[in-house]
Amino acid sequence: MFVDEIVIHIQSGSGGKGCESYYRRTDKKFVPTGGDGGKGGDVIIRADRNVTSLYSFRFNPLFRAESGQLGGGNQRTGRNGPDMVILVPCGTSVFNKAGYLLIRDLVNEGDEVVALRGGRGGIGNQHHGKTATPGEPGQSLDLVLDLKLKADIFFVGSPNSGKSRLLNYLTGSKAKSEAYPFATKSPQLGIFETADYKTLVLCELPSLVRGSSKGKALGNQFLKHLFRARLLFLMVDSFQDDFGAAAGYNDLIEELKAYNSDFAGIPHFLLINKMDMPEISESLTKKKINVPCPVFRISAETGAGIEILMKEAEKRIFESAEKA
Ligand SMILES: Nc1nc2c(ncn2[C@@H]2O[C@H](COP(=O)(O)OP(=O)(O)O)[C@@H](O)[C@H]2O)c(=O)[nH]1
Ligand SMILES: [Mg+2]
Repeated sequence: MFVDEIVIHIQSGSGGKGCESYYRRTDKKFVPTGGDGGKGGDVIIRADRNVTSLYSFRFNPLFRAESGQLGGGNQRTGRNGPDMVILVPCGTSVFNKAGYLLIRDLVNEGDEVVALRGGRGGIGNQHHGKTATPGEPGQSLDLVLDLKLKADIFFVGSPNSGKSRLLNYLTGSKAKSEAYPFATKSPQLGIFETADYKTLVLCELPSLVRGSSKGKALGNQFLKHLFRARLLFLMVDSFQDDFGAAAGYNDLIEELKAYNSDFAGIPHFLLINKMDMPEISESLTKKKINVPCPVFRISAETGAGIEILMKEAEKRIFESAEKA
């Protein structure tokens, strides 16, 4: 199961209490010697590439940093409470649940944010003979962790267009490829290795249909993953009765725009799949498809056309990386 949004509750540590203690001098005067309390632990959220999902947070949504220790006599300062570090996948956005305010996007390995500071330690009475003070209490907060997947190429398209089959072909993944629509309910990732051993991360999104933006089929929330996409493979169902690849393409573009008007500007290729089937190859081999992007005719079954497709995809991705 894929979890890409989860609520967690965090608590920072309280500051330790300052100490009130006295040393009785030989002249019978009392000298205050109480040490300060330690600081409470912070709650830090950090992106770590070894963490790949938010799934484990479902069972353990509470995170608490330790409190600082009490100050001691003889001016001993209490130990600080250790920070609580929560590791999340790269690509996680951290929101304050109240008002859904963005605290930070943790995009790359090692990005981090102090979500809550620990309380300051109390003051011991060693200073100016004042009375000791309690530590500052820790704070608590509900956060929403929202994971947007990081992939180089996203497969976006109609049900049964062969997205899963293509992912299987390219990565040896076991994504469900079945002859019923909406077999893929959650994003599926796979790694593709190029001829010179570079890797590309591929991601199949659930099927997009005309009306997804209005809640049809599986809706369109999964399109949020496209925020950092570098290339899209748009796939249309070659088997629609009134099949027009250009119409299918336009539907997909409209759905992308409905989610975010910038998404139509993500570089993309149109893929016509299932070219191994005579019905399809007869009607589509020569036909000119009028769309403003490169078109590739492939078969995810036999692999025909896929080598050229991936060469072009690679070029697009590594070229744009050099420019960036
Ligand atoms: N003949 C043929 N069948 C294919 C091809 N690609 C996918 N299929 C079949 O079409 C159906 C839907 O494929 P699937 O990959 O699940 O589509 P998705 O909904 O886009 O993920 C499955 O029965 C696949 O085996 C292809 O290139 N050739
Ligand atoms: Mg699928």
